[in-house]
Formats: sequence, structure tokens, C-alpha cells
Amino acid sequence: MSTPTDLHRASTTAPVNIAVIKYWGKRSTTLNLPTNSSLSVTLSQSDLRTHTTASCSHSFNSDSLLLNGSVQDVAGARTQACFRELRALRSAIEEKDAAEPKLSAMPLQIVSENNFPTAAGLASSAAGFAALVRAIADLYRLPASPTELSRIARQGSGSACRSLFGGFVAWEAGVEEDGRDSLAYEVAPASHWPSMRALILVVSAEKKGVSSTTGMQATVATSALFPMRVKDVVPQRMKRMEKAIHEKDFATFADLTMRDSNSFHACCLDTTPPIFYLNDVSRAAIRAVEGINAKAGKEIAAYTFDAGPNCVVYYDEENEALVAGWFKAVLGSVEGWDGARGGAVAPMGE
Ligand code: 2P0
Repeated sequence: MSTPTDLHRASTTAPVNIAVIKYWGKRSTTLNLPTNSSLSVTLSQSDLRTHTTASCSHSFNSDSLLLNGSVQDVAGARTQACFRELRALRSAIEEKDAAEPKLSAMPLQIVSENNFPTAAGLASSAAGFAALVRAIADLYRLPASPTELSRIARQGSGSACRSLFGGFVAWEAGVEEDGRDSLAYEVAPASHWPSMRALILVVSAEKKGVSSTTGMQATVATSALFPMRVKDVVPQRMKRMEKAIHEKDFATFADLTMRDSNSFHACCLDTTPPIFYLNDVSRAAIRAVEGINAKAGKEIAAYTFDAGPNCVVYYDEENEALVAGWFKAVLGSVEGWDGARGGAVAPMGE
């Protein structure tokens, strides 16, 4: 097949982020607006990421999306919202300058590859939509900042807005009904705390039982614990977490991270019908981290779990031997751990 003469193309990668203050619950499902702010750490580009190429050409029949080699539906409201917003920004450029090629009128072809298990609680949609939005923004040569793009990526998947930045990133829930103030911003770059490490323990690469999108709205509708989490618990933790990051106070960072993961999973259990994301292996990881911290006499490791059983352990490089060393030593002997995939150490940053 010959290459079309009007083919335009851009490629990018976006990394996975793992929240330490969790996003769980939407105040608008249409605009994908959260009930509470959240804060995450972006993992290294070299470890867990989505690579995306966006192309457009008049010779394409229609918009298309290929993820890990399989065709995805692009008719969904979230993908459509991203395409629509990005095309509108491109149209504005084309209207101002008649010499600009009319890219916004061409069908889009998106090709994405993840280098980690999709939908296994490793925030694949975060890296996926962040890469999709940035690849199209690059293709369209949009002068948009990561914060501006975060407003669009959020509509693809909430957590995606945080993957447009490296380092430590907050997503402000915002109060406006149209979501214009529901944006991500950098709390601190990765270079602020370069010794921060994340150990990813892949307990299961299976697709999760209850999707985040479905699960969080069931929690909003039925959990009695949830209103307190949204109103009091998270707003206080957001402030304290930002301070802990600015001060590189690992013990406070760890304490808040573990409490917030437990609060989120408690709300899942408090949902009717209850949602179970953790399994026996996840609980063994919690006990292991508690044991490591008890032995050290302070918090030197912090576990956190998203909507799945996989464990992420944060630690400072100075405690590499005590934390990562401990897990590496036992990985092969703990039932349920996948030694082949488990234990990837992911330093943060670009
Ligand atoms: C987080 N999670 O803050 C939380 C913690 C899961 C547990 O963001 O419906 O896939 O696409 O906006 O972003 C997963 O939710 O949900 C998530 P949608 P998303 O990382």
C-alpha cells in the first residue's frame, strides 16, 4: 500500500501514574468530574507507559483506534469528547491562518501500545488517554500547556489528566459545573525528590472484576463512609500530602498514602454490593510493609492499591536494601506472586 501524500503523523509516550490520594467518585459522569481532588506520582517513562502514534489523512475512511494490535470502538462518548475538543482547537488555528492544512477535517488513526497489562489495576486508561491527547495535540501543533490538555484528557479518563505531568501531580476537583477548573497541576517535578522509588508487585495481570467507572458510582450511590471521605478526609490529606512532598517528609508521605489506600478500599467494601479489589496476596503485601516499618521503627515503605490486587510500594532509595531487597528475596516463595513480572523497580521522572 502506498503512503498517502497528505499523511500527517506524530508520536509520543505517556507514563502511568499511581495515586497516593485516590480519585474515586464522580460529581458529573457526562463531563467526568470528580467528587474529590487527588494526587499521584508519575512513574518513569522507561518503565510503564503507552506509546501512541496519531495520524490523519483524507485517505483514511474514518476515525480508528488500535490498542495493542486490537481494534477499539471510537464511538464512545469519552473518546469522542477528546477528538471533538482537540479538533475544535485545531479548527481555530486553521480559521486564523488559511495556509494551515485542514487537519481537523481529516479522519484520525490512533495506534497505541502499552508495555504493561491492560486493565489490571495499573491505570492503563491514564497513560492511554494522556498519550492519545498529547499525540493528537502534537499532530495538530496545538500550543496547549499540559494543564490545558489535562482538561481534555480528564474527559477520556479522570486519572489521565495526571499523566500529562512527570513527578508529583495533583488533580484539583474544581467547583464549576462545566469542569473548566477541574485541572491537573504539578506539585513538584521528579527532580525535587529524585530518590523516590516505586516497586510494582504484579499480583495478577487479569482484567479486573468491577471497572473503576462502574465501581466508583456504586460507591457514591451506596456507601455511608464515602461522604465523610469526600467532605473532610481527602481535603485535609491533600494539604498535608502537598506539604509532605515539598518537605520531602517520607514518613508523613507514607502514612497518608497507606491511610488513603485503606480509606478508598474501605469505601469499596462499604459499597452495596461490596467491591473487593484486594486479595490474600495483597493483604500479605500490606503485612510485609507493616513488618518492614515496625522493624525500622518508622515508615520507610508505603503500600497503595488501585482498583485491583496489584501492590505499589513507595520507598526512598536510601532504604532500597530494606524494602525492595526484602520483597525480591521473598517474591519467588510467596504463593500468588508472579516472580516473572513482579518486582519491577520504577524510578520516577522523564
Ligand atoms: C486513582 N483510580 O486516583 C484511582 C484510584 C482507581 C483507584 O483513577 O472513569 O480509570 O476513567 O475516570 O481514571 C481509576 O479511575 O476512571 C482511578 P474514569 P479511572 O488513580
